[in-house]
Amino acid sequence: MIQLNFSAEVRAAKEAGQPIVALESTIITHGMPFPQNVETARRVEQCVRDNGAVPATIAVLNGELCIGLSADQLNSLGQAKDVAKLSRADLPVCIATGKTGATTVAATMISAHLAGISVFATGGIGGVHQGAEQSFDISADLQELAQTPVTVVAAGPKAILDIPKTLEVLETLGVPVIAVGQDQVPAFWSRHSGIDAPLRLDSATDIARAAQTRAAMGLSGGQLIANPIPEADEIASEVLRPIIARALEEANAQGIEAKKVTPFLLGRIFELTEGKSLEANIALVLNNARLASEIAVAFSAG
Ligand code: PSU
Repeated sequence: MIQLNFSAEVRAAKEAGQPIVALESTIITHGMPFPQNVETARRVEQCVRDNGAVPATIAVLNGELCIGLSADQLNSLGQAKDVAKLSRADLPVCIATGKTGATTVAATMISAHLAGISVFATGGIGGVHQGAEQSFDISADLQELAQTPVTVVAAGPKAILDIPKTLEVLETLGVPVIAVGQDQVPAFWSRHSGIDAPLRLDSATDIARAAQTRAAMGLSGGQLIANPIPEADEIASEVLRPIIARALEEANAQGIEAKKVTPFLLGRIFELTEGKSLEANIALVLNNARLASEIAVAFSAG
């Protein structure tokens, strides 16, 4: 078995059988600018504690797979340059070569599962990119949801993606996409995508029970919990649509490809909305951390 480097807080929680919520690190290194990235990561960790669970932020630091980071580790990761963005393919290479990398949704799911953690909160999952019929750009997050048994709480696929195609792929892969408290799939910065969610559950208890039933049936894979951004924090999709279109055009014109696409688009949308997209991103992550904590608590109770 690979050696896991647990923080003192996470180790104690494991020994005491307390609920734990995994958190990713790509959102810190590639999803938000410094210093908001570190501040947000700290607030998200505190939000998990305030809701009765223990946060485990996951990253690879100098080849060690860390489950839970200290304040110093978080602070230096948030300012480090050229940190690798790790998915399923890169995670073992980064560990084997002693390098430092941030875990995406896919790599965080793998690491959380190795650490015995079954709930994970993030902002938005990767998915099928617009123009994927040409570029074939489909995030490895989707395959991971199909094979690794972790419940991922997100505010839906990011609105920069092709949401209908993302849902089609998830359906093909047998991943339950469960909207919370509404019938439509949320679209990250906006509450509505105009697309009905395949499934809806309104309580953390039901979400935990659905995951436990899946496991009891011997079905592989996780669940995608699509938790809409709070109303007060959303950016209307009509406002965002032209901004996303412009950012996508610029990405195409500049030949941005593969792993660089999502960070480029998030960065440009931040500039074009004069920071509003970041405020919404922070609010939705906090909202997801709260729900994930409730699910982790329900898991422990069941
Ligand atoms: N959620 C956010 N911001 C992010 C991400 C999630 O609010 O930056 C990251 C996650 O790590 C996710 C990645 O796995 O974006 C998707 O990248 P790609 O589209 O290259 O698969």
